[in-house]
This record gives sequence, structure tokens and C-alpha cells, in this order.
Amino acid sequence: MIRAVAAVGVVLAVVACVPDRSPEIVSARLSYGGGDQAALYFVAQGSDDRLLEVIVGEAAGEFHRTETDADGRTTMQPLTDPPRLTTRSPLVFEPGGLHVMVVGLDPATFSPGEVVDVTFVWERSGRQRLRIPVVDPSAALGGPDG
Ligand SMILES: [Cu+2]
Repeated sequence: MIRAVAAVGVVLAVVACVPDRSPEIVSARLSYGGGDQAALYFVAQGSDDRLLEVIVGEAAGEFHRTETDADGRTTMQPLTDPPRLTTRSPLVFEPGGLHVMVVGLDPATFSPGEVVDVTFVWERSGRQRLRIPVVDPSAALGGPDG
């Protein structure tokens, strides 16, 4: 098992090997607080493409948008179209906005501090495999320790 200290370096090393025209994935992390669900956050930039699918381990994720209504209730809505990025406009999945919802995870194989295989499937660039760190939900929010 690879600990959190090494995880950031792993992600950066993988990004450096991606061909020029593929989207560059930065600041990717899987927020996991136990159970069989997790949320993936990331920023993709530097390409014109659409994200068709994200697979975490063996599980296919769903693209969700977090929305807060007038009464302050927060809900998640599935996206109806594949999310798109352009060279001028990065694709940002962050807490409170877009996330990849992953369900059906085996809790025995996920815990904060480890890394997980994630496959991004792009319309133009094809499949892109990364090793992404698993973080506690509090760290995923991007606080001082995140
Ligand atoms: Cu969701």
C-alpha cells in the first residue's frame, strides 16, 4: 500500500506522461468517508474534449451536480450531457459543484491515504488511467490540510 505522502507525487508523475493533446488532470482526489460510496473531484485542462465516463476501481461513476434550493436544502442532480472542457475553459469538479459519484465500492479496498486506479474515458482522447489518492471528506473540501 502507498501512503498519502507519496500519493501526490504519483498523480503528478502520471500526468507528465500523458500525450500533449489529452486533457491534463490536476488536483484529483477521491473523497471517501466509509461505506460503499465516494465522490471524485478533479480539474481537467488543456484540451478540447468531452468526458464520457469515469471508472473507479471496478465501479462506473455518475456525473452529479450539487444544487442548493431556496430553503437551503442540498440535492444532487445527474448531468444530462457529458461534461466538456476546452483549452480556454477547464472542467472543474469540486465540492459544492460537480462530482463523480461512485457507488458499489468494496469498503475493504478503500481507505484514506491509499491510492486507487481511476480511468477517464474521453470522447476524443480515449482512455486515460491515473492513480488518484483517497482522502478523508474533510480533506477533500480543500482546507488547510487539503
Ligand atoms: Cu452525487
